[in-house]
Amino acid sequence: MEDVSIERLVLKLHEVCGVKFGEYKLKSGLLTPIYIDLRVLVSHPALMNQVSSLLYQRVQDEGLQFDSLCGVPYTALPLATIICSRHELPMLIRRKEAKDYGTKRMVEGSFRQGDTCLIIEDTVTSGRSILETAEVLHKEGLKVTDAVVLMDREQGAVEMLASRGIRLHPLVSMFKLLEVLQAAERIDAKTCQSVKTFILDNNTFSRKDDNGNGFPATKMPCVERSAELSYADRAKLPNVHPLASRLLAAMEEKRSNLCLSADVTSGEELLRLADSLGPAICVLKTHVDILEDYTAALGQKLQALAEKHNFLVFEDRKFADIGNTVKHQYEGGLYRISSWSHIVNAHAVPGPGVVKGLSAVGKPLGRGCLLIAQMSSQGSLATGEYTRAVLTMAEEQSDFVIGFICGSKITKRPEFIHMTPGVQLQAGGDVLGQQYTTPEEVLYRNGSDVIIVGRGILEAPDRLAAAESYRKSGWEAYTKRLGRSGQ
Ligand code: 5BU
Repeated sequence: MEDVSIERLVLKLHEVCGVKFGEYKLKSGLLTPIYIDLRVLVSHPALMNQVSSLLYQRVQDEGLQFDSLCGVPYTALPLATIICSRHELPMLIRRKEAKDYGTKRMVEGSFRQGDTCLIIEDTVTSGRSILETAEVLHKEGLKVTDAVVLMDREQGAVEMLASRGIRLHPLVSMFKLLEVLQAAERIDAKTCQSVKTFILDNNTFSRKDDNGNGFPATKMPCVERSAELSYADRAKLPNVHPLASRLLAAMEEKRSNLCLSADVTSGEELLRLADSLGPAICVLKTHVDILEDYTAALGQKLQALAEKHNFLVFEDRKFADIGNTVKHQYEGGLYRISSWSHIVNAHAVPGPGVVKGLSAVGKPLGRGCLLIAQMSSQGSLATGEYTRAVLTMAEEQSDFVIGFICGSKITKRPEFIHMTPGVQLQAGGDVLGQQYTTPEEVLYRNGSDVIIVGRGILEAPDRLAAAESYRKSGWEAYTKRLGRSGQ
């Protein structure tokens, strides 16, 4: 059988009208400029074989371990059949409806309780059909940890499934598909752009807000408001990190989801701010390396103020080196950050080693780390696939990672805390690329947990009054999200 690359596969899918451009009405009534219907594959046996080969290749490349394989009905059923037949793997069939006679089984085939079943799917949008199949398999006592899919529309499935413990492995992403078709002149730049805009605007994982301002926002259909837990409820979750629990409890108690970004250059001023604004904030964020008069005593004084006012200290150090180096940067040097900062943050660029290095120092001290999943600055490269990889990295080291710096909620897992910088009462930006979103937008619409405010407070004529108004609008947006009235 002919070997096929992803590029050739995309072109073939287009040739057989598995991917169409125009104006199509979705079930929801929404008009979409792209339509993907892979049911047509069954009429093209050579293509079926190629798709199956690529899917299996992916299974091998990822080193996935499983006892059986199950295709999501109906389109992926024949794909799973080809893979299982060719490689002599046991297959399971998920029924759509239970038989009304005989065994009433929802899953056909032989398996043992606790077996792992790998799911195969043709195309995903939200990931709901994979989840439904996984739930049926779970009920029968099977485990589902991974799903391999031919086409991902990049509209939130990876994150939604990750939040339910399922890793999704897509062969082709929507953006890759568009890139290949445009390069081959199958579609023009205008069509390509209109599809991208549609995807980014509709329940996607990385979407600019309506004004082009702020972070690439997350708007996931799976993040349901009704399932929203309060900060107090989340503080009590069995799997929540003790530091995250402490923060969530303080937020509830102080009615504050405000983090002050205390970007001042004098240590004295920093301490004064911490003391005067302390009652209004849940976190005090520092950039210790901009202080002109840093002394070793400062950290201990900040700690004392944190105790006094029940807030946490967060040194916004943005570690981004190999594990061994960040270990030294965190523990030693002039600032000895780990000795006084409850929270630090890190870029995920170096890979999981950066978290391992920080964790080696911080975990024994009960510290926690936020991973930078998105940034508020214009043109940030931390979007899409990158953000998703950050989420996976956090999940793998959740004994130290307590959450994210991001524009909006990127995971449904309530034990993770989402903190958002680039916040002012008026949307806009500065001349160096900072982009501002309002507290209402960040906390109510984007589902984040904490607003990080610097100049919005620091440059106000009355810092205390400004902090209080951010606290109040942040709290109101949060209570509105929960469906209760704020104060
Ligand atoms: P501002 O004055 O509210 O714009 O300050 C924002 C602070 O948050 C500032 O200390 C930045 O270093 C920090 N920040 C940010 O603005 N955007 C990001 O994506 C990250 C941090 Br990460």
